[in-house]
Amino acid sequence: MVQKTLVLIKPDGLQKSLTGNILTKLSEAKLDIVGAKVVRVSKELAEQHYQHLKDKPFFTELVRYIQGKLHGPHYERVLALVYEGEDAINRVRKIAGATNPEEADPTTIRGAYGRITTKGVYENVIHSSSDPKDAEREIALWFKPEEIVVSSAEPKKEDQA
Ligand code: DAT
Ligand code: MG
Repeated sequence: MVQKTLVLIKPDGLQKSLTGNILTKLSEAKLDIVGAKVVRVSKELAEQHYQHLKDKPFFTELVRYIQGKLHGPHYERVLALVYEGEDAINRVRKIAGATNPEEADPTTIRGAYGRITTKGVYENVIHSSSDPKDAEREIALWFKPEEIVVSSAEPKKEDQA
């Protein structure tokens, strides 16, 4: 099934200059990028994005992490992307690797580049949506509809006679 999925290159990924490596690795999934932008993440956006974890003891640090508060003022940003294609959600999750970077397969993005800080934050470099419901919610949270490119194979209203 053709799906869309949200990918975030987190502040640690940007600080470590991993953008190129990550995009190259993700190209193995044979998907299309249909949205991309740099975002300065507000506390509200971070809290909404991670709403399913709001009762976890690591929630406050997790919100600070995705906001870039652990990586100095220059890296208070993420690169947000939407990928589209066959089985996009699972294909990207597979390449991203397990949530815990110490447990992630070393050939995955998280396994290769992630770490756990001494404070216990999983700096796992990349976010990817975990299921179709999550993907839909997250894409709507991070992107306006007009920021997503619609394939020319799907005729737009103005192109129709
Ligand atoms: P994923 O990002 O693999 O979808 P998740 O949605 O369960 O995993 O958690 C979101 C993020 O929260 C995850 O990327 C890193 C952080 N996290 C999850 N479990 C954690 C834990 N036990 N300790 C510290 N950070 C954790
Ligand atoms: Mg998740």
